[in-house]
This record gives sequence, structure tokens and C-alpha cells, in this order.
Amino acid sequence: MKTTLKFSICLLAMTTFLFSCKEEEPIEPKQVEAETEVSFIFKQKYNGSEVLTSDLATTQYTNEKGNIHTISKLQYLVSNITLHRTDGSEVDLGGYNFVDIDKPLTRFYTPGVRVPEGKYSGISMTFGFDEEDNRDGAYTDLNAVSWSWPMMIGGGYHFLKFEGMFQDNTGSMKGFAYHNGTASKMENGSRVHEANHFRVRLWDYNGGFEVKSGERLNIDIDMNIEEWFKNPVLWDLNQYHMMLMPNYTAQKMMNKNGKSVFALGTIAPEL
Ligand SMILES: [Cu+2]
Repeated sequence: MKTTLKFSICLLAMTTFLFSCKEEEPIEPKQVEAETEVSFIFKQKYNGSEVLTSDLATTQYTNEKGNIHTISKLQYLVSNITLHRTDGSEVDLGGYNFVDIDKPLTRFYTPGVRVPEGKYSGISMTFGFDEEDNRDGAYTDLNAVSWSWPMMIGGGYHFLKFEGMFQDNTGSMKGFAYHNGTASKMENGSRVHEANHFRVRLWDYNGGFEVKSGERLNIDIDMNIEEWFKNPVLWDLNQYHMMLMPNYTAQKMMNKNGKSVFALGTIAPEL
């Protein structure tokens, strides 16, 4: 009897303690940050003028080296867009977007991640896929558009397909296929592969931009196609036009030139 009473008092004290503990717990309101959608519009330009589906295989362009060429295909992939806040923090949007100049709707991309309100100074993105994401056959939509990069030269996916015709040194028209992906080379009798993606950093030199809830912000990202042929490597299509995928030197040259290909365009809320 005595033991039972003692136990009951003990239990009562414990219960009271537990309850009082719970009552004293401060009730913190859940912080819900105002957030909204941000959309990206990929625009392709050549020396300042926009390249549209109607230009394919018809309009002639001249690169820095003086090669006259057309564009018959332009497809590329960007992934892991990050928005940089003025306080130094980052909002990683993940995902990827495949742009095909022949399918105008692919120019528009709205990531599934909502973006917190605030001031931002710029964006960054990966051209192609990094090692973690560049997995063979992992993306059904990309498999459906012949986007795989051959296993023999590293596997994964293409980052870029840029094709057309050019006038060669003898004056005759020849095809070119400027394809970018994993770099690979022969070393001691076997092929070794090297990741060849790069990070593009685009700062807004107009003082940054603001994300406000209740309005969708559109960010234009321009691809200046002529830059694939210069800065820092002056590209001559006579020398490099075909069989570039297994060509290590060509792949590294593309990687170097690619870093100046993109620029931030207009940033404005959707009306
Ligand atoms: Cu290819």
C-alpha cells in the first residue's frame, strides 16, 4: 500500500512536470517566407541579332576567323541554375533545361522551385551536366532526342550540338558538327575521360534585381553563338569541323570558349 502510494505520488509529480514543461515551451510561429516563380528565357544571338527557327539552314553568318557558315541545328543543355542573393546566400533551383532552336517553346524554362523574395545580384548555372548528374540514360526526355554521349568516349549526355555548313578554303561547302560533352583521350593504350562541363557566372551589372511575391520575374539568358568561335581560342572550321567528339583538344577548346558565350539579358516582371 505504501509503495503504491509512493509510486502514485511519483507518477503525479512526473506527469505535472511533463505537462508544465510542455506548457512553458514557447510557441514559435512557423516562418513562411514570401516566395514566387522565376522564369528563364533562353535567347540565341549571333553578333547581336537573334537567331530564330526561320534562320536555320538559310541565314549566313561569319565567325571571327572569317569562316562563312549557316546553322542547321543548335541544341544545348544547362543545369543547376543558382540565384545569388545580395547577402551572399544562394537559392539552388536544381533541374535542367534542354534548348532546341528548332522547338521555340524549349526557350522557356520555369524551375519547380519557388524563389524567396529579396534582392539578388546574379545567377550561375552549369553548362551541360556535372559528374553527379551526367549519368548514362538517366533522363527519359533526353534519351528521346538522341542526346546521349557515346560510352566509348565517357558516356552521359551531350552538352551542345551546333551544326551547319561552311565554305572551306577551296570555296566548297562542307558540313560541320560542333558537339560538346565529356573530353576523352588515349593514354597508355586506353581511353581516359575527363569531365568537361563548366559553371557560367552572370552578374547583373545594373545593380541587381528584386524578386517580389505576387509577380513572376522573367530573366533572359542570351547565348552569343559567335563566342563559340573565339575568346580565347580563334576557331577555324577548316581545321576543326568534323569528328570533334573524340577529339580531346577540340573538347577543351570548346570548354574554354564556352565560358564567355552567355550573358544576362533583360530582367523584368511579367506584365
Ligand atoms: Cu555528338
